[in-house]
Amino acid sequence: MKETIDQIHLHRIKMTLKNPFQTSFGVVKYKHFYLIEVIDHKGNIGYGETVAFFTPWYTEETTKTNHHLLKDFLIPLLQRENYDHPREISRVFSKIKGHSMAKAAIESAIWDLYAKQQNVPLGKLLGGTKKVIDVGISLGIEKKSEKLFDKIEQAKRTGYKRFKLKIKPGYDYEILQEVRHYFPDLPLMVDANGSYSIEDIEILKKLDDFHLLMIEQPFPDDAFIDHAKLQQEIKTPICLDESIHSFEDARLSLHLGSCRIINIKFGRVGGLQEALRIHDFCKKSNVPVWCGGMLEAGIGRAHNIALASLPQFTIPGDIGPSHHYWEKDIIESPITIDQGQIYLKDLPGIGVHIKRDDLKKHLLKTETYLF
Ligand code: OSB
Ligand code: MG
Repeated sequence: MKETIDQIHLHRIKMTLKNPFQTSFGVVKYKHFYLIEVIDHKGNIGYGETVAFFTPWYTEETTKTNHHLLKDFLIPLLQRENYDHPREISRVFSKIKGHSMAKAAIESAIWDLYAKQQNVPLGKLLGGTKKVIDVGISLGIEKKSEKLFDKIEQAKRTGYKRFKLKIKPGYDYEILQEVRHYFPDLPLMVDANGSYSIEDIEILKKLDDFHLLMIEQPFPDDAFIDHAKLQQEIKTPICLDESIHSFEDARLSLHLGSCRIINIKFGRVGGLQEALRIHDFCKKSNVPVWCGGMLEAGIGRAHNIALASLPQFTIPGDIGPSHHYWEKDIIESPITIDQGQIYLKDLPGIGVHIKRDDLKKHLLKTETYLF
């Protein structure tokens, strides 16, 4: 299918978040990313979005390393190598170590292009079976607890199905006690983004008091053994996010008992194909998965929705509607939510197109590569 690619555009975009998003590492105010267009000879367009942040706080990749890899290695590889199906791209890219988010952005664009060429929705092509997906929300750290309670209240009214609070050492037990006081039955979970260590085991054990759905990534990404130790000591399931860079990491975690739930982000694992392998393995192992988010704009959201239509995504994902993070998304029909659910559309590929006028407002630069 290589022959069918005519050109690739990389659009450098900077979008301002409606509200700054605070995690244990700091505050995100802007999303800097590359929007990828892979265009075939007939004019079909496959879209992809890079998900790394401006600084390497979540994983080592950044917006700039994503660009470096795309321009200097991944696009040249695609120009040289042969493949018949998007599932083979991960093999082509395996010559290059790491840089999962750069790989995933272009691999997912080629999946979208292929689905459009075949005139099928991407979700169906990947093996998705759901028509409707449940949506959760991730709420950042707030200086004033009243603001957090307001946000929870508002999110409840919108109908979100699962509520995730960011925590960090010193912002955990007490805030959860207050939240549970006002919202005793809320389907609640927490995400530490790796900010604790095994020395904090006592405070983490106490979080069992709050009947949380799960604790996401309490320890740093390489702490497989400590996560397994913690899981033996607590009732609350551990969910791993940053630790899962690949299928092998998923296998290792389940083998060691480091977690009971996996957050799948196809950007973090190097593409949709690797995400499918993890999904299938978790399905076989009876381990629930859910689709994480990276504060994506519309294209990244649409890919996540397609992926989350697969059957083992049994827990609501961090895939909110466009208006949650963006004043104006850059796609023609923004993603909307109805009573905490997103309805899949029966349209080819990811089912959305970029809106050129809105793209221009956030566009810093475009580069074109001819095939
Ligand atoms: O850890 O899941 C995470 C946002 C940025 C980076 C990492 C994470 C998050 C979120 C929000 O929790 C996800 C979203 O709504 O897109
Ligand atoms: Mg997380």
